[in-house]
Amino acid sequence: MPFASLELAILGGTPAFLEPLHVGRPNLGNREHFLRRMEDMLDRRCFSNNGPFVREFEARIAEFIGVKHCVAMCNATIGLAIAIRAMDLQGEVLLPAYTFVSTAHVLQWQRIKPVFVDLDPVTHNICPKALERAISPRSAAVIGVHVWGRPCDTVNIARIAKSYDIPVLYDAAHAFGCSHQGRMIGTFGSCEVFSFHATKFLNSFEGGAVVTNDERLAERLRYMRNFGFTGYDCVLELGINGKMTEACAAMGVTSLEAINDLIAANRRNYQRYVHHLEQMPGVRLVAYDETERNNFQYIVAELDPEVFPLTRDELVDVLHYENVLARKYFWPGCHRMQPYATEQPDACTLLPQTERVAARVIVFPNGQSVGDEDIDKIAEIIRSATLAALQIKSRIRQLAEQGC
Ligand code: T4K
Repeated sequence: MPFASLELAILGGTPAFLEPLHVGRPNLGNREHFLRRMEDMLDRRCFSNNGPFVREFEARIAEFIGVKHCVAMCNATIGLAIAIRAMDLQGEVLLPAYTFVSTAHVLQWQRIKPVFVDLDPVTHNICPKALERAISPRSAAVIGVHVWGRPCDTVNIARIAKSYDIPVLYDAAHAFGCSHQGRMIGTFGSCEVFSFHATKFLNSFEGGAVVTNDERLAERLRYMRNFGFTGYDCVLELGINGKMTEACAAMGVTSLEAINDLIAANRRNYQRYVHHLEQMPGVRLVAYDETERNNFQYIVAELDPEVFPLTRDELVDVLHYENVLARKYFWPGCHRMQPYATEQPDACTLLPQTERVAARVIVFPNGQSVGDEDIDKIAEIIRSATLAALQIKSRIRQLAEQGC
């Protein structure tokens, strides 16, 4: 049943949802399969250190992607950090500012300067032309990020990197199960790094993996994730603890078994959002290329401030009052977060498209726990909000004056 504008919670109505509806509510594979695996793990008393579930998870991922090596990690952040170290990167590395802050932190953490590159406003990925302008003899590598699981322009990135003879690696945290030009993501660059965090469509509670066809790199990744140990008493070089636990791997295997169902649920939801939002003036939904494989995890819209009657932040406020916890990923961009904002104060003037997109993007709830009715209600809230825009603006001003 359509809401009248006056029923919006921000204007004093009752919230449309009793419980919060999250963007990153975890998906679950078959519960019984997972619990059986937990029983096995307890019986075996093998909880970590490259146990059978980790090996199975790695083998299944490598087969699924069509890549020679998969090295499971405790999370994607550590996976990226180890990959960067295993590739001997130093000096400066080029990356987009429009990413989760972890992509920049793993560089800074190792005293490598992140050099932020502007994005392509259509794809939200690193812009090859901007990359060409930013690359220099000091650049040691390029990190592309497949934002929302949509592929970077791998051809042009490879061409530009080759002109300086530097490697490319990809932060593929969003892109498990996606393809590009008929090839699975995970097969591009020197290596690619997936995240299996709880909020990702395929989760292992916490987890990540570095995938590569480079045998020497894979070998180094393996011992670096295990403190540098190559044998019982032999540490070959500086390593760290990046190991995935058996419980996480068991969850990962269970999720992987359910991958088709998880993608189908996301796809259904995506299509329902498209149905509701594509005709709405000022709303541009980020589209997925249906000729490729997608995981449809992120339902992302850009709000055009010239046309849509509310700002992105105002719409987020409206939705939060209704218990729809929409997100502003990746506001405000890494370059405006610390320590980068202090160390690179000019970055905002160099990243106009990043600034523009980060101020317009809103991410809606998706996943197994979101159903048709939820999406219908969200669309109805947005429609009502556009009709009551003036009242909402004045209410938000009033709340701000009251310090809320
Ligand atoms: N590169 C990129 C491009 C990334 O996006 C990420 C992570 C990484 C690298 C690093 O990957 P990991 O090292 O994490 O493997 C979330 C996730 O924590 C993060 O993994 C993800 N990207 C990022 C885009 O989103 P937050 O701080 O927004 O998450 P949080 O805790 O607010 O969770 C979102 C919502 O999900 C919560 O409000 C409630 C719900 N939730 C969350 C968890 C963890 C649940 O219902 N249950 C749960 O167990 O960062």
